[in-house]
Amino acid sequence: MQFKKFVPLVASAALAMAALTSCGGGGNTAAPAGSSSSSSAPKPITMGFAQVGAESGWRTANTKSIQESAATAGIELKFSDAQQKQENQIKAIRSYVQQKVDVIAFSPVVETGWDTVLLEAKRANIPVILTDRSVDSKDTSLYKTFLGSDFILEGKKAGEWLVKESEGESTVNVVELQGTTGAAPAIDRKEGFADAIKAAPQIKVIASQTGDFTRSGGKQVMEAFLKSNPDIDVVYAHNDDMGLGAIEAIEAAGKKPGTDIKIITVDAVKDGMTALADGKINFIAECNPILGPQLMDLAKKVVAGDPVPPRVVTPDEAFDQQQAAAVLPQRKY
Ligand code: GYE
Repeated sequence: MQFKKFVPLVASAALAMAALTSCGGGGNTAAPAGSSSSSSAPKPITMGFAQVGAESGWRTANTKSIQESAATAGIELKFSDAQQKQENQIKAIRSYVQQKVDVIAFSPVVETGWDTVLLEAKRANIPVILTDRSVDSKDTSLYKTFLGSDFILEGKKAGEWLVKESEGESTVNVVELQGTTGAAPAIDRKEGFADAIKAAPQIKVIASQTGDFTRSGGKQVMEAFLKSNPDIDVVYAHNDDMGLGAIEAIEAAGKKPGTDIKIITVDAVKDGMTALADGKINFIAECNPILGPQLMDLAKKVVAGDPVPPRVVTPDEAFDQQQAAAVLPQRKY
């Protein structure tokens, strides 16, 4: 299948960065500011953070952002890595409740099953901030705010690009590499993409399976897809890492990624953007992992009892190959 030439999407790095840092200074006075000899010096805020794991380039950049921003904000960070297991995250949250931290922040590995532990935090009067991923809990009083991207929109951007690119084609066979089963970004990116491609009945998702947001998962699932489907035109991977795994599988099968099989991913981390600029990926919908500064601002406000909006959306861009080549030298992650 030959795609026609891509018309660039609107993208403004300056705008996005301005919005990212526009969360305000925070009304909290608990950060240590010099007067260390006085016994009445304000105690630093302690944050318990239950991270998903270290499954992807996105996650590594996100962890780094949180650790660096906590240090800058004078927030004492207790950090745990759940290795993509909900039970580990629940244990970590329980231990933060026991340790009486001032605020708990976490990125829920899956959407469901959080009410009990969140209720324990609420009863202990410890505010909770959801960051990156959300929960599907009906009781929104269990957390103060949710900071993160609009995953449905990311999936939509991916689908809309494909609709535009495949205009005039008779059939476009897509295989989908889904993120972790039950995770908000997997559910929403699937939904947004499906919604967008409804406009083009020639686009068909012929296989869809989870690769767990990892490079090895993406490679393995892609190998199986290639064996059972001789006519794959496009890979839609819910993150860069799975797309990069798919590239390895495609090359091993003697095909050219980006040309014989087009690749669309989400995230726009360094390795993904490099593959995009090199022509091995065709389009990336960005998901910004630099949530640390906004998270620390929100944490200070929540601990001080100041009001915070229930939802803070991180602005994201989207890149084709030319755009990736242009911005790559300035990308920090
Ligand atoms: O896209 C993926 C990571 O929750 C937005 O998790 C995050 C996703 C990200 O493993 O690479």
